Amino acid sequence: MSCKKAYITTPIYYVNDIAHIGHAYTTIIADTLARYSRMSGLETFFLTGTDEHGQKIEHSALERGKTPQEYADEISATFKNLWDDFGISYDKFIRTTDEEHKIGVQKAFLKMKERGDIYKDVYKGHYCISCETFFPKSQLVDDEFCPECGRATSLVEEESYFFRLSNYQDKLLDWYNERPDCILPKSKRNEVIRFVEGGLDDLSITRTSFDWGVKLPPELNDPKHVMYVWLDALMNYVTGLGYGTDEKLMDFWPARVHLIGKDILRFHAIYWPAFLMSLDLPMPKHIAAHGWWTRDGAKMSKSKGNVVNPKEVADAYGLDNFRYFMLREVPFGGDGDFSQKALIDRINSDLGNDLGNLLNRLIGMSGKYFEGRVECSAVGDYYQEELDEVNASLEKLEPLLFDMQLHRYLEELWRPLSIANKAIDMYQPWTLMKEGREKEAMALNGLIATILAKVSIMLDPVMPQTAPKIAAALGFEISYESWTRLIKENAPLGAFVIEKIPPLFPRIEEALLAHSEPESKEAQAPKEEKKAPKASQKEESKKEEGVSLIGIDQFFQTSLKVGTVVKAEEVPKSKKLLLLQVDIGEETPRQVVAGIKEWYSAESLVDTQVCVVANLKPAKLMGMKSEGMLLAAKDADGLSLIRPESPKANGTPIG
Ligand code: ME8
Repeated sequence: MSCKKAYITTPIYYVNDIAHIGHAYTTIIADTLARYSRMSGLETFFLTGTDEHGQKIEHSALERGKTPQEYADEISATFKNLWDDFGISYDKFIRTTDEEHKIGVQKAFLKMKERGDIYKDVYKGHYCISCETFFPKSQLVDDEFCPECGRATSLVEEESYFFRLSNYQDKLLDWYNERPDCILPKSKRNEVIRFVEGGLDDLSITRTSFDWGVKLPPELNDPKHVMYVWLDALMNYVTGLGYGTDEKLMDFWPARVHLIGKDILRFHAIYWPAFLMSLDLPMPKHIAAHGWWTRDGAKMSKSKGNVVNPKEVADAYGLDNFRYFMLREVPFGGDGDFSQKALIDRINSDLGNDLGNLLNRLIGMSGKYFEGRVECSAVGDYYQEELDEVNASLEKLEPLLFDMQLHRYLEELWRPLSIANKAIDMYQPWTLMKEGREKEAMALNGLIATILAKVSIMLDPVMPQTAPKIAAALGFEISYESWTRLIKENAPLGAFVIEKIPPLFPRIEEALLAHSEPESKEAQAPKEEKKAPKASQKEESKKEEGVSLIGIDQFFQTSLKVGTVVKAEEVPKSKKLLLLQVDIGEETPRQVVAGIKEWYSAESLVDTQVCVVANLKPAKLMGMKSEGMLLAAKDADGLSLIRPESPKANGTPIG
């Protein structure tokens, strides 16, 4: 195993808010990267935690009649519990109120001071408590309001220590230029460069007007100052590795990637590298800033009551499905609007149709023709072209992941699935079997199994509960070894008996789902926050449709009859349609064009009974008249015709 290291971090979250899908998004991306790093043999350390100091948190605590520490303990635990609930694979959960962290920050302060980067002066300026940021008057809106959040700033004049940020302007610009991928997406790097080229003021890094923060190092004997919350917070990335206390994890530094939201890019791409330069520590490899999640186009906020609670979404739709959706739906760096409709579409289409169905087809085919046996040894003899195409797609994946193109990663990972689904349609195992080409049919099954195995491995970091189930059905475990064998070395999968597993992605019907809007469950959030994700107007109207009741007379307006298929043939050039003649007790059989070819061969239907909607207006499908519809039920497992339990005379009414 390679002994290379990967250190991955999330922002540490403020404890003045409860976790919402924005926080979950950052954490899930970081978790995905950490899982991939581990699977690919890198020694990995994944840090997350909470940011607990500062005036904003002191205020929030006081408003609730708590001490800041009590309040921080309570909210920090809600974050930790949520990540534990989500199986987030962090190696350490840091709190800025941890003793080791405070000592580490004090040591860093002292080191920067000894180096001449910190001096004492008086700060005059405007401070936004909500953003915990100083702004020069020139940046204020109407000379008073915060340019970031629009809240009123307060004029501050107090003694302060300053960090000589202005000294680092050229060094920072050199770094951005030498390392074009230091800030991702690359477009964000240009924004940062423009900002720094505009000139950097020294940064006030201590406050005297409140108390809730890390004290200055005792050596400075200046007890009225506490550290600026951003200096305190950013330092977590090294104190989490023991900087200043027990430094044995410091060989994980520098970070492979700091995952952040775009709102805090300036702190990470300007202040943090400057602090690191002052401390003689190497630069992080990447700072990756993702976009903003909104709800129905608006920023999520408690006051608007539009905060989407990630636990409720995961409970309602499945944690892995939620993870897949978040990573697939929005290009990294762009903003995304959270909608249940989009989530359901992804589950039904990408996961159910493309992935789940493929596994079901394989289970079905190997069960029907080979008693569940799958052999992969002859795949290359018949399907080398498909295999090459699949492998070419998979080779693109790893670079996409560490370039933060997670949506592209998943898009590319779906290409092999589409190759597999197409191969079944094109080579038709049922035809191969009919023609006695068993070896080819087995090789086709082997191809599908190989593709599913490879996809499950590369999907594991994104869907860590689901991918192992696919692997288990295919008789192997996802690990560094199987990743090396099947992804890096493209070794064959071998032979196994497939395990029949229940459908992984049962179809979610939107109308029904509108009824089962996620309800607030366990208290991971304070009371007033426990709102179910609100259905959009469109979804609300579906809900109406979902509950609308019909009278028995309306039901009997539909004429349902038992019939027997007397003739069945394929519709030329159609992948889906069969042309059936169905005797429903009338003078001549009804012609029905049915979209069931994917699940039934024409000959298997002849002489079987079906249920027919007999009073539908005739329609034309591919130029052929269709005078009825067959009743069928479809889920992720496939489609089944509805038939009478025992034979009934043709034309027998159903009702
Ligand atoms: O800024 N969409 O903490 P924070 C996407 N403590 N991501 C979102 C989001 C949204 N609507 N809302 C929040 C802080 N996030 C500091 C960080 S790090 C040294 C200190 C995510 O609780 C996003 O990653 O306000 C954002 O950067 C982070 O939560 C901010 O969390």
